[in-house]
Amino acid sequence: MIRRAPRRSTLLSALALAGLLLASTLAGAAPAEPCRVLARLPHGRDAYTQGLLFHGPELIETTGLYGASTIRVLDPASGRILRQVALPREVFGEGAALLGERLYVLTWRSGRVLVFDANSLSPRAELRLGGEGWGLTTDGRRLLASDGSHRLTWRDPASLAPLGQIEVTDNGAPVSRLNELEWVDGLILANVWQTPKIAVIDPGTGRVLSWLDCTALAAGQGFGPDDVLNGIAFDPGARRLYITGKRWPAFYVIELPGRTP
Ligand SMILES: [Ca+2]
Repeated sequence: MIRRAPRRSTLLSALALAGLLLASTLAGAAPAEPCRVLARLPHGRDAYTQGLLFHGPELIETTGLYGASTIRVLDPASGRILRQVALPREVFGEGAALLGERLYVLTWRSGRVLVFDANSLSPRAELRLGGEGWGLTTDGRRLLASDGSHRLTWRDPASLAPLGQIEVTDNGAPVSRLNELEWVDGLILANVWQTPKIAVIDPGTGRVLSWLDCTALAAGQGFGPDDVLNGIAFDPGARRLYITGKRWPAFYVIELPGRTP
């Protein structure tokens, strides 16, 4: 009895501790809310979507795959392609961001960042970036890039020199495979590759404040397991989001997180 009592109390303590940890995990993980769809528009099934953003009244989409990567300018009312240019055949297009009239387009593994005039889509410059390029956005002053890890890197738009990093966590756990990015009213939206979920991130702390869960909407889209949600654009005029995915047949106009219908 003398020997067993401490064992039992140790076990009970361990169970109690596990319970507390579980409770704190459940209590501390950021809350999720479903995507609320306002409209559905056609989207080209040839578009292996990598980046999506607004440029004035138009949408810009970048697409990937070697030999097929493009920049497309779209009418957000109809989803129709207004203009399109091909990227060099040897690069795999990734996310994009607009700073002034310069459109920055990441490439996946070639270390090249291609800069275009946002109106004419004429090439303007090329910059180098170490590591992989995944998603890109801007706070209007700096670029913010993802590389598939849980870290986002602020970069100087003139040189791409790193200016700082954000470690993204949900309840203390790193959130990796951050991909397409969008800056919305001082917060970062980031989708997690191969999931239909978008994290809403505090750029000051890296904490995930909430999740936008597009599971219902993403079901049955695309042709296969690679055809995941991968485009997020903020329409600041109408204060709505446009989202789509690789080879999805549709764009979805959805409400900003935290807003009720
Ligand atoms: Ca975006």
